[in-house]
Amino acid sequence: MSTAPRSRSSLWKGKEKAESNDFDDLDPVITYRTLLAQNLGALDPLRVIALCDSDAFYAACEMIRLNIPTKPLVVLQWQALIAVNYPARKFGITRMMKIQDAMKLCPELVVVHVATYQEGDKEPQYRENPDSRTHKVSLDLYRRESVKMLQLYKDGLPEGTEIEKASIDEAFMDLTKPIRQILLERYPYLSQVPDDAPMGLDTPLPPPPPVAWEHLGTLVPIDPSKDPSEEENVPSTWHDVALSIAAEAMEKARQKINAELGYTTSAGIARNKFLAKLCASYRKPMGQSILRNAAIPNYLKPMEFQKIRFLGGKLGESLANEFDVSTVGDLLSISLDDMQRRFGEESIWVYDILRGIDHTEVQAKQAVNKSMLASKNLPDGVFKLEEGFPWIRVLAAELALRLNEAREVTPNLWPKTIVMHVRNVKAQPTSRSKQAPWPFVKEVTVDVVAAAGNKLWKELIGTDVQTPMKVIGMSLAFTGIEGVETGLKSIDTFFKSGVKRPLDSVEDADTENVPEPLGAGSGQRNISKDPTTFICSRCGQRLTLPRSATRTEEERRAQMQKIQDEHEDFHVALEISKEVSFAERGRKPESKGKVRGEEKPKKKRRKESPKGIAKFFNKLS
Ligand code: TTP
Ligand code: CA
Ligand code: CA
Repeated sequence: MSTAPRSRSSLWKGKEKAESNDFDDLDPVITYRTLLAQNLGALDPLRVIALCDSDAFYAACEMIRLNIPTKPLVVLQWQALIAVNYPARKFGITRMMKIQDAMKLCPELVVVHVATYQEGDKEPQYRENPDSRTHKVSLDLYRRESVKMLQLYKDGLPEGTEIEKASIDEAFMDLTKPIRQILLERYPYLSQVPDDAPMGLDTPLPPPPPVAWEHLGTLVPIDPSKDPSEEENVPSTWHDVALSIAAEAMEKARQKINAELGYTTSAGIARNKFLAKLCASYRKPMGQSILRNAAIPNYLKPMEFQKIRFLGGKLGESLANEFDVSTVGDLLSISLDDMQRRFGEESIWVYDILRGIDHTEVQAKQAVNKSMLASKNLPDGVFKLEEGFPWIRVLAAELALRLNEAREVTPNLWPKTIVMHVRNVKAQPTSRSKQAPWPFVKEVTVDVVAAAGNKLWKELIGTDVQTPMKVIGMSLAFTGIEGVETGLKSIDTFFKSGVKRPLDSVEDADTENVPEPLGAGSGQRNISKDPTTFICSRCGQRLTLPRSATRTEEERRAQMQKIQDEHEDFHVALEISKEVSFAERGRKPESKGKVRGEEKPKKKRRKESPKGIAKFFNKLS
């Protein structure tokens, strides 16, 4: 398939000229035809997307739970700081720091360890010093708050806004449709082509009114060398008017979230997802940043491209080496042909992104997670079959609680399958999973889930005591969760009646389900010679630890190992969800109920995984 049609340059003008002016679509002519068109999709010149992210999210959840609105607070997961609120950041505390060092910087720091489960707990508990050998972390509180927040966006934003949950604390909004409506209501003269319009529907719209930006957020400057007050006088475009309408709506929605839930958020508003996400952190916390099209070039050009998240991995490195460049501006001199010659046809997405072009759609997903995964890393290892049972109970308790809680919001939710995954470093392959259809029991209790888990565990590990084992991680998941249609008397009747359930769509693992990091000694994997960098052999992502984060070589290695393990578990979670959804769709019927390793032809997998910006958006956290 030719990639040329995807290039904005080739749509708006000849491809040959593309390199002469890199940002040539910042002020496209908008005609009556464009304005009155219904479905221009990602090519709509009046497209407006917002990304809203919660400030210091887990820390904020804990501040509200504990009712301590202003104190410096950090959230711990074992030894790692996973969230630092803004009052604590004022003391210089960062996420990469050790808790002891953070306490030195701020002795009155409130330290909350995330809630944990231990065997026998029906609900997670807050404990001061939980032990990773006997406890498992619970992120339930944050998930619950996340659901509430998403609901408020839905209630608070104009009808017709598409909302996509991007991670536990952020969402994309496509406001293009409602904005059009509002534009036509506010400026009714736009809905009729004037009689004297020289080109009928293709006549450009009259000049827009000036936009009053005050109270709508922070404008990313068009020319950072000039006094910001001058910016306000720059003539506006109809796209600016659209941005300002979005900013009003977002301001209202964010205030609603703050008033009803107490969370503060930051938003980015721009013409596409990439730019909205990028500028959401322009002013944080409690900021709303607006990136007008005219401001795109000076915003992007000085940026170090390897700092742009999805250009940071292998690709970014190759680009830097190949062309000896470091900023977005530097890369603009590389022609599309050159880039495609060296990096393949697909690299058009890089070419586009560097020019602030991204046609990725905001995709409203189902409110219900289609899978729920509870996992536990076991740094000390489980060496006997029986040693696994208490952990299965802990995992089962979490799954049972989560499913029952989700049913309070959406009654009749039902999983199709239960899946167990184990990492046994003494076995080949080390990573294995097994699934079984979820039995049609009325009540999902810890006992029922644990019984199903125990069965899978026995099948995976084998009951032969001679088989060598050292299991360093296990997870239990419900997948294919769906709401059964209402109107049926009970779930049992539904299944007995043999009504066909709709097909599942393939989904990615929910990134918030990424298991907690392993402790030290969790097996040797490819830590690079540089103890502050790890390049994932599966996806090429580069994970770097700032030099300042830890003091000694040993500390750095331990920290790096943690980051690496966490990243690997992310792949495992992703794989489980992929394997299962393929199986559910009947693509791999042979895999149902069979023990399977995760060995797959690596090349092929890489090709199948989402590329470029799609990958980036799947990984937002
Ligand atoms: P982020 O949105 O990345 O960060 P944040 O909300 O804490 O702070 P900011 O104001 O800068 O947005 O992550 C959201 C939550 O996800 C965070 O509060 C804790 C959790 N998290 C982890 O558990 N581990 C991680 O490595 C990261 C980055 C986040
Ligand atoms: Ca956040
Ligand atoms: Ca976030």
